[in-house]
Amino acid sequence: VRQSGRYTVLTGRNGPQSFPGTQHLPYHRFQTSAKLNELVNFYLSDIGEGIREVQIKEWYVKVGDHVKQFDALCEVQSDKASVTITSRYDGTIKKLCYDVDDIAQTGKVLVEIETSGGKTLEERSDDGQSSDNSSSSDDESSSMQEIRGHKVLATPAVRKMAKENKIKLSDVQGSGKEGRVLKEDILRHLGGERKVTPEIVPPPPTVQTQAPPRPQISPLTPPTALPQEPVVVPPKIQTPPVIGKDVTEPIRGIRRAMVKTMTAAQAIPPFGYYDEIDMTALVKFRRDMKVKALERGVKFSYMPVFIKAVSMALRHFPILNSSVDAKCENITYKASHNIGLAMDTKDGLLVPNIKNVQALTIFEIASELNRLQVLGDAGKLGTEELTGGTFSLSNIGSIGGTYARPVILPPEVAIGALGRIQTLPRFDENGSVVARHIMAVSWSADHRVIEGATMARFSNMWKAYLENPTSMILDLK
Ligand code: CAO
Repeated sequence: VRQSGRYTVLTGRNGPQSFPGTQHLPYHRFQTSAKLNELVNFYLSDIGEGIREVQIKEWYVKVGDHVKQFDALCEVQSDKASVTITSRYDGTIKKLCYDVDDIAQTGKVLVEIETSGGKTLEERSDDGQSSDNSSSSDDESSSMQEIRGHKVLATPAVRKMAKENKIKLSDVQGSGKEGRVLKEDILRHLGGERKVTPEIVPPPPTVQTQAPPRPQISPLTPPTALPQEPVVVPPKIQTPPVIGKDVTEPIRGIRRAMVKTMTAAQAIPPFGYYDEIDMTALVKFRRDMKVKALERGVKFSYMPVFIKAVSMALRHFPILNSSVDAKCENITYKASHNIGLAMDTKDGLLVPNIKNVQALTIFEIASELNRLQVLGDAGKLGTEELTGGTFSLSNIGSIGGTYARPVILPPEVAIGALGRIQTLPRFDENGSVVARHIMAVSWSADHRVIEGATMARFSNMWKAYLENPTSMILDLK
C-alpha cells in the first residue's frame, strides 16, 4: 500500500506475496484467520520495484509488545525508498529476526507474532488487476481517529508519529485523499508550518503554502538599563571524526544504490559542455522574489528559476527530455518534465524530482522544492519522489565550487551542474570593467543520442532566460 510516495507493506503469515510491476501493488487472497495464541511467522513480502533486500532502519516494536493490525512494526530502507512495514495481526511480538542496520531479505521471516485471535484483514481477491496505488490503497491502510467530535483520517504509523511528537492530528492540515494526514503533513507541521491559508494557495497540483515564520522581536531595553557588553558567541567548531584504526564495513542503503546507478552510468559516453551565466539580473530578481515568497511562507532560492528555465528550454529540445532503453535501441520522448535535483541529505546523495514542471509556476516549484527538502532532511523521501525523473540538475554551487562533471542518471540523457555564483570582473558594452555575478554551468549529455550542437543550443536558451529573467514571462504558460 503506497502512502504518498512511501509504501506501507502488509505482510502475510502464509509467506510473501508477489507484487509484480513497479508502481502497483496488487493484493493476493490468502487465509489469515489466526487461531488463538498461534505463533505466526511474519514474512517480509516483495515490496515491488524489483527490491530483493532492505536494511532495517528502525524498529517501532520490541519483544513483548502487543500490536494491533496496521500498527507500524518497523521502517526499512531499500535502495529506492523508505518503507513502513505494518502488522496484519493483533498479537504479541515474540521475536524480531533482525537488528537495526541488518539487511533483511524479502521472503524471509521478519517477526514472530503470537496472535491473540484478533480479527484479521479482509483480503481483496487477486483477480490479476493491480489496485490503484494511491486512492484505494490509502483507504485500506488509513484508519480513523476520533478527535473533538470529528474524525481525522490517518494511518497508524502517522498517528504513532503524531503521538511521539505530541501533536494533535486535528491540528495538522491533511494533504491526502479526503484530508488524510500524511507523514509529510506531520513533518511540515513540525517544521513550524501553520495551516494552509486559502487565499494564497496556488492552483493544483499538490503544492502548499505556509505562513512565514514570525520575526523574533526582542523587548526594548529600558532607558535606565546599564549599557551591556556585546555577547561574543564563539564560532561553532566541528570536530572531525577520529578514526584510530582501519575500519571496513559493508556498503549499504543509499550508497549501495549509488554503486548501482553510477556503475550503469559509466556505460554512457558523455558529451561535456561548459558555459558561464551572468546572473546579475537574476540575483536582483531573486532578492525581490525571496521576500514575496517568504510572505507566503516559502523559502525561495535560485533553483526554482533554474528548474523552470530548464523546462521552458526543453519544450524546444524534447530530445533532452527523453530516455533510452538499456541497449540504447529505443528512445522515448517524455511528455512530463520531471526535473530531478541532486540533494545532499544525511543519508547520502538522493535525486528526488519535481513532477510536471511544465505545468507549474515558479512559486509552485519553490513550494515543492521546500517540501522535498523537508522530506530529505528527515530521511523520508519515498519512491514517488525518487522515481520518474526525466532530466536532472545538480546545484553543487550551494556548497561551493565552480565546475563539476555531472554523471548522467540512466535512463535520462542529460544533466547540468551549477557552480557557485561569484562576483567577478567583466567588461560592459563600453569596455569598462564592472562587477558582475557569474555562475558556471557544466552539462553532460548522452553522446549516443544527443549531438553537441543540441546541448549547446539548449544551454544558450536556458542561459538567455536566466540572464534576462523577465523574458521568461513572455514564454510562461
Ligand atoms: N551560488 C550561490 N548561492 C547559492 C547557490 C549557488 N549556486 N545555490 C544556492 N545558493 C544559496 C541559496 O540561494 C540560499 O541562499 P539564501 O539563504 O540567501 O536563501 C542558500 O544558498 C542555501 O540554499 P539551499 O541549498 O538551501 O537551497 P537550493 O534550492 O539552492 O538547493 C539543494 C537545494 C537540494 C539542491 C541543495 O540544498 C543541495 O543539496 N545541494 C547539493 C547538491 C549536490 O550534492 N550535488 C552533487 C551531486 S553529485 O554527488
